[in-house]
Amino acid sequence: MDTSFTLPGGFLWGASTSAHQTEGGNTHSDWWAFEHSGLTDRVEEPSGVACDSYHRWPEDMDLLAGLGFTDYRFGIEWARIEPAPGEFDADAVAHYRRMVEGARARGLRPLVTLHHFTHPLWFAERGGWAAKGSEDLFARYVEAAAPVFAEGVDHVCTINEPNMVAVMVTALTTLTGGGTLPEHGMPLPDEATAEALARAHRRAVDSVKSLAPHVRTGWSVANQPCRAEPGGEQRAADYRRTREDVFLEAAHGDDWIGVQAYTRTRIGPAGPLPVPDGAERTLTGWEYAPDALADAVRHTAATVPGTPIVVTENGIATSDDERRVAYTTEALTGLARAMADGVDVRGYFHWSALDNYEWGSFRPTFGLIAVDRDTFVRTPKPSAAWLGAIGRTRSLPTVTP
Ligand code: IFM
Repeated sequence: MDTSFTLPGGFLWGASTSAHQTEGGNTHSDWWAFEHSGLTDRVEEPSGVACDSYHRWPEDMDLLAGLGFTDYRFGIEWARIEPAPGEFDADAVAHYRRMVEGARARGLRPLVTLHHFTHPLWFAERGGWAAKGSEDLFARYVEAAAPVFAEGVDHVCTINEPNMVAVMVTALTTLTGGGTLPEHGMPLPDEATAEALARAHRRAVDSVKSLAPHVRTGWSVANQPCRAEPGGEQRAADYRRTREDVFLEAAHGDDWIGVQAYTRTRIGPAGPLPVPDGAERTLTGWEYAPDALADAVRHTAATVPGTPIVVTENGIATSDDERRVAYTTEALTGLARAMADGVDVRGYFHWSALDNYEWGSFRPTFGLIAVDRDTFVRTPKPSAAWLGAIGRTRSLPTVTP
């Protein structure tokens, strides 16, 4: 039986993108350098012009607003704003300011991400987050970017998935040192990076608040829903504690916390297990697990009680748009149940607005809107119309299992 769940007033209803994955030509960033370094075989293709959203953002916003979304999460790019240490590009700041105004003009409330995986190359070359003074440099960038969020922006995400940023440091150090990564699951986050990111987050929150006191600040964690197989309970709790909980706890006192959930990791007595034979996998190879979202919001609410939650990412990489609708219906059903049980969720942003650059390849398509790789023509998929319409009805479709 299908029922529905009415969204509370003010609930954010949107789709998400990041700068590097959609803009194209992010030539001053460490990711651009990495994509062209030949360092690992994990980069199938470079980001190139990505979705050309640096130029086509008005079209992206027209589509999202026309589909019914009321909110849009997008990122601004540190490497564009500060391509060389201490040299700030006023045109880049003005560009992002125009995006904020363009969103507002179309009836979209912008949620602005200040950092989403990429760094200016100079910052990476001086040692990244673990190098002394990194948080001061981040705060200096945030202050330079203040015109972007000074007006018309109610929500700022300081850092996207700090836990993944710290995991990537471990992964890259391991690979470049000739080591191997665990066959299943993720390596441990680099500790010095994780601590520096927490300090940088606090500094950024203080900077944003001092410049624009009305802005509600938070950061978004990559949640790690786990399924403990018999005997794996302690390993699962340890896995989640080190890779998720410490980052959730660092959000204590924030205006909101971002939840980002896609899949689950099965954990046995000896650690993470492969996706079982026969289980459905998405284009990223992850297990199809729409219940990850409910698990993530409930776990976050229990770990940082009293902090409102915004789902800043949830979605599926698939070429079968009907599976996207099925996945999202089930994810939203779980979300509605968690909210009915009292979990304080203030918004939902689907990942992603567009088929975009999935950190090494355009193959895993997460988008509600297809992007032709040759012409950049955007074509909304049926899922986009379906999900966007919820912005008008303010009513979540929920299914009874
Ligand atoms: O594409 C990424 C995004 O940049 C961060 N969160 C997970 C998404 C899907 O892998």
